[in-house]
Amino acid sequence: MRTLDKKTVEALAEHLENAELERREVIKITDEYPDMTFTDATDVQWEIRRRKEARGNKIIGMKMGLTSWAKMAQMGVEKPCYGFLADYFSVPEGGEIPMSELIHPKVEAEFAFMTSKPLQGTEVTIEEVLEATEFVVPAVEIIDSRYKDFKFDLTSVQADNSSSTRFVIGGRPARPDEFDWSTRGVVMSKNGEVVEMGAGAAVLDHPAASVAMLASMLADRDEIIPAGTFIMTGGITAAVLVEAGDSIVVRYQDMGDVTMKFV
Ligand code: OOG
Ligand code: MG
Repeated sequence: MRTLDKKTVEALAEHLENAELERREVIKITDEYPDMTFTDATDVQWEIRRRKEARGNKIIGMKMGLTSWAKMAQMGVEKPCYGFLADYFSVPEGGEIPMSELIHPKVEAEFAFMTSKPLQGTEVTIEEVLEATEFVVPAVEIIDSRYKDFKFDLTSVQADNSSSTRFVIGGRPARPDEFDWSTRGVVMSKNGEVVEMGAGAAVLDHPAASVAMLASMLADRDEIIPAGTFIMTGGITAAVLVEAGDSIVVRYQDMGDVTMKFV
C-alpha cells in the first residue's frame, strides 16, 4: 500500500540524500508522515538510488539490515530492511575513514555473498542461495543513520537506505561449501580490546537466509537479485560506535581479518 504521491517521495529522497551528502542529522521522516508505509519508504530509497545513478555513481551491491536479534534488539526494530551500496561506499582493507565524512558511524561484522546466478521470488531456499553463490567473503559495514541520535523505526530506516554509508572487504573469500556458515565465528576488537563476538547463525539462523529474504523483498517490486551481485547479509553482533582515532580489527574464523582506522 502507498500513501505518498510522487512529489513527496522525490522531496523526501532529496531531503535524506542531502543529509547524507552534507553529513547532518535530520528528524525521522515518520514524525511528519506517520501513515507512510514500508512500500512508500522503499519508493524513497529507490529514488535516492536513482538520484545517485543520474549523477554518475554506480550501484555495486546490496545489503540487508536488522537480520540478527542483536541488531534488532539494539535498534528496537523487529523486521529486516535492505539497502543498496554505491561505488563510493567502498573503502580498501586497512584504509583510513575520515570522521569528517560521517555523522555518528558504527561498525558491524558481516558475511558478504557474491552471486553467480540470478535469484528471484519469495520461495528461495538456503540451498538455492548456496548453489547460486560464487564466494563468501568477510566484510565490515560502517553504518551512519541520518536520523538524530541514530533513532528510527523500520519505515524511516528503509527510506534512509538502511543507514548504509561505507564498507570494507578483507580476509579471503571462501567457496560456499567450504564452511558451515551458521557456525563461523567473528571477533571484533576496538583498539586492541574485544568488544563483540558472534557466529553466522545470529543472522536468521544462516546468513544465506538473509540473501533469500532479500530476493523475497525485491520480488515485491518485481525486482530480482541478478548474477554477480555483492550482498552484505547484516551485522552478526550489535553495532559498535566509533570515533576519531579508533582502530577496528574483525577476525573471521579461518578467513582472515578486516581492519580499518577512523581518523
Ligand atoms: C540499520 C541498518 C542495519 C545491519 O547490518 O543490521 C544494518 C541500522 O541499524 O542503522 O546494516
Ligand atoms: Mg549492516
